[in-house]
Amino acid sequence: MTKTFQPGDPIWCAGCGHYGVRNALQAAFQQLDVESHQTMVLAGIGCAGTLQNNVNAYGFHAMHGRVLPAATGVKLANPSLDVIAVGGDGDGYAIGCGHLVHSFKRNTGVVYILMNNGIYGLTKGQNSPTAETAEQAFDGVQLGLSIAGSSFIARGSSAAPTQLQKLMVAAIEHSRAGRGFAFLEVLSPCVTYNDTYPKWAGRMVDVDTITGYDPYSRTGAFTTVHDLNAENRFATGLIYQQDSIGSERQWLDSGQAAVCDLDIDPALQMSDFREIMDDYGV
Ligand SMILES: Cc1ncc(C[n+]2csc(CCOP(=O)(O)OP(=O)(O)O)c2C)c(N)n1
Ligand code: SF4
Repeated sequence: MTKTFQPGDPIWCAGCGHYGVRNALQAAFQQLDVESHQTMVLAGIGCAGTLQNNVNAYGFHAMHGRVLPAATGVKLANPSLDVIAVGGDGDGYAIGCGHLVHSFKRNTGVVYILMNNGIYGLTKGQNSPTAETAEQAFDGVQLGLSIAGSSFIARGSSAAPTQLQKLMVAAIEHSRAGRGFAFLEVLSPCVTYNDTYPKWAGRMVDVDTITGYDPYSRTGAFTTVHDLNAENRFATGLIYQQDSIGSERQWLDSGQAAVCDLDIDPALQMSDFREIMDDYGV
């Protein structure tokens, strides 16, 4: 696929919310004239993680919960690429949650699309951190707002394709402008193990419809998200943004970049690798 940029067909169940995410991402790529050879989509493990096989771009399938460090490395090595990380709520809010915290803090220009279906779909329906059980469900938007370095936080839904495409475009533009990490949670139901289309319908409130809502106010965003959660509803739309300078831009501008824009020579990499392995006697 990376030679021809011909994406494969998705393997998701009929009606899976992840189709809506794939369609919105492709539409956003077209709207922005994103070029296949200038784009990399990296994915975690899960049904959500198979999305990287289904779009016109370079793809990389990371380990479960480890997509963000891989994506951060790609962006630092080649800041001119559009780098999109994708994964499920199990991937990003459970095993990978530590990396999410530090991605907000580090603020490197990766776009992260997290598909939240409230369960682990691929492994057949176990509860994830966002499962609506007797425990209070985890909210990644509130987590992001609580971290001072965060600079772009949005939530969309597979059931609202026009808004979702708009948010994806805004996220890519945030990263391209060198402002840093763009986090987009998508409410993307698993129709096979946890069909939340009916459960979530009518509970989403687009912040654009709230009079006087200011996405540049962290405290205002936090209060709105908190109050809606208390009413069992979800804030959607572009919830928070800041005109910050992303870490790769700061490092490039200061001339202190350790890894940015290295001229990578595969032969040299192999000889360095061989030397390390020889040290271990392998
Ligand atoms: C280190 C590791 N632990 C556990 C698994 C098993 N596993 C594969 S996918 C997955 C969860 C998938 O759920 P989610 O990330 O929410 O994506 P979805 O399938 O719902 O789209 C788990 C636990 C794994 N592959 N690797
Ligand atoms: S099991 Fe659920 S998340 Fe996975 S493809 Fe099917 S509907 Fe989608």
